[in-house]
Amino acid sequence: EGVLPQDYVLIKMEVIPPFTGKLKQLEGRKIFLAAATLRPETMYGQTNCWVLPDGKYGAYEVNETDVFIVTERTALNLAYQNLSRVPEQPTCLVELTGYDLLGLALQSPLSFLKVIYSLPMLTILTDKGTGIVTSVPSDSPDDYMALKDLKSKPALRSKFGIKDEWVLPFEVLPIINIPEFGDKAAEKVCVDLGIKSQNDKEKLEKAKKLTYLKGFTEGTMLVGKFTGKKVQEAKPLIKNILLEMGEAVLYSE
Ligand code: A2H
Repeated sequence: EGVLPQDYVLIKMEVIPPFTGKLKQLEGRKIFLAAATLRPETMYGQTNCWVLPDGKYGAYEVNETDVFIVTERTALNLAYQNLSRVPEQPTCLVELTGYDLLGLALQSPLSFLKVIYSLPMLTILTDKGTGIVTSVPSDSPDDYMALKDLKSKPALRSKFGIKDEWVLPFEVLPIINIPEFGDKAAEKVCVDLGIKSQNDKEKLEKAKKLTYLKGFTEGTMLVGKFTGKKVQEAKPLIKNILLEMGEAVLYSE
């Protein structure tokens, strides 16, 4: 963990009923995969959700109706941030692994797609954020490469029991223009740097630095309520809309 606190927006990606498997016992509740992001203005471009297959997660009571799926570490932090039914104490309703979450159909705020699916990402850290990541392949090099890996490698899909229809129909959606990189900045930078896979750590670091900074300082929104506005201006406005609509919460660690 870093020295300075990191402030995230947790995006509430709702699991679309009917619940199956280990989630069946939670019938009647609202279950959310809570994804930690630093880029709430990119939520229009979500194409899927990422979980770590071998990661340990739990379904925790946030209040009388809502259940968040996060890591245990996050649940404890949430309990000290007024996001637990019992103050300062997480209540785990079901213990889960990433495997239990693969293929869940989700409805996520601001997404242009009505349904997106939960898929495996092998580089997720379990000591950062919630262990759940929402995927915006237009603007995140990690997301772009992980989706590309799944699309181009049938063996990778079958290894994790991922159905073609959870992956293949999902295309990169242009949502932000960066003068130097165009409308799909992450894709362009990954191609330019010759990044081979989601495991190409060093090059991905470079790609992230390039797109993250330029996206913030020079990006312009191509979609949504703030089309034409600079990312810098749109970011806090979109964040507030998500919070006011109850589709996201603040989380720091
Ligand atoms: B960001 P920082 Cl469009 N493991 O959200 C790996 N990555 C994680 C994570 C975890 N446990 N928890 C969060 N993240 C990702 C959007 C996005 C993000 C875009 C562009 C860049 C970007 C959509 N994915 O982050 O180390 C989440 O992905 C680039 C840094 O705390 C989160 O924001 O700075 C970001 O990493 C948090 O990373």
